[in-house]
Amino acid sequence: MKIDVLSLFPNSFVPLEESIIGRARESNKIELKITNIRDFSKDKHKKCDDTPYGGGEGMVMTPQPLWDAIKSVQKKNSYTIYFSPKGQVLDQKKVEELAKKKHLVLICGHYEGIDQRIIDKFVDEELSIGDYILTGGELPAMVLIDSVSRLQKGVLHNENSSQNETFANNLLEFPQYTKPAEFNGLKVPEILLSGNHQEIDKWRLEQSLMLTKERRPDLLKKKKE
Ligand code: 4FN
Repeated sequence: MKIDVLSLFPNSFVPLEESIIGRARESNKIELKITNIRDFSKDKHKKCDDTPYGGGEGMVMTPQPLWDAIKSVQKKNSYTIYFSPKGQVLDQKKVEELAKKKHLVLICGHYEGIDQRIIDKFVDEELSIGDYILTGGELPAMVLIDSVSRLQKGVLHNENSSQNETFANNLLEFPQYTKPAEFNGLKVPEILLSGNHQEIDKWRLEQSLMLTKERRPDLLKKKKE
């Protein structure tokens, strides 16, 4: 999969050089390119924002640099996303759908957002990562990149990790423990040391169901697929 990101703050994406995503990029499982929208400004001071028509607070990202930046990356098979609180809230079902695309173009807004004409002309879908105020679309873009990248073939060691399966049944994960069996007087639940895998699986499913019912009953109501 190829992902083009358009942002005024390309250094925000340095964290994606780490760990699993960093390795996925090095081995070309994902091709991630960050483009600085400012490089496309034809203004003599490389200005990319202006005051809103109709008046009011703050600044709006101007159409010209965005138009040219999008034109420089968009192809016939591109799927273009603008991160915005007006978008559908991202969930694992949407992540799985987007993970199948050949080319994603991700547009990150700042200030009061981008000129609506750019959304109307170029954007296939607006997406949100949740209901809180942010300073820009960079963190939402990184959330999407992380979540779709781990689904690309060869990115995870264990393609059938529990993380892939439990969220597939909309359940939270059971509690995890590792060595030692006793640490500072705190013991690992006996059942996990029993070697009885049938009983362990039963205990884990019970724990998952209890946790989900208690903390995220909304997940149980959610349709699968
Ligand atoms: N945010 C709200 C209402 C009005 C404005 C905001 C807000 C960044 C460019 C958008 C925020 C949250 C999740 C993008 C929030 C997201 C953004 C996102 C985002 C700068 C304009 C802005 C009702 C949600 C509290 C700033 C609610 N997912 N405006 O945050 O881009 O993707």
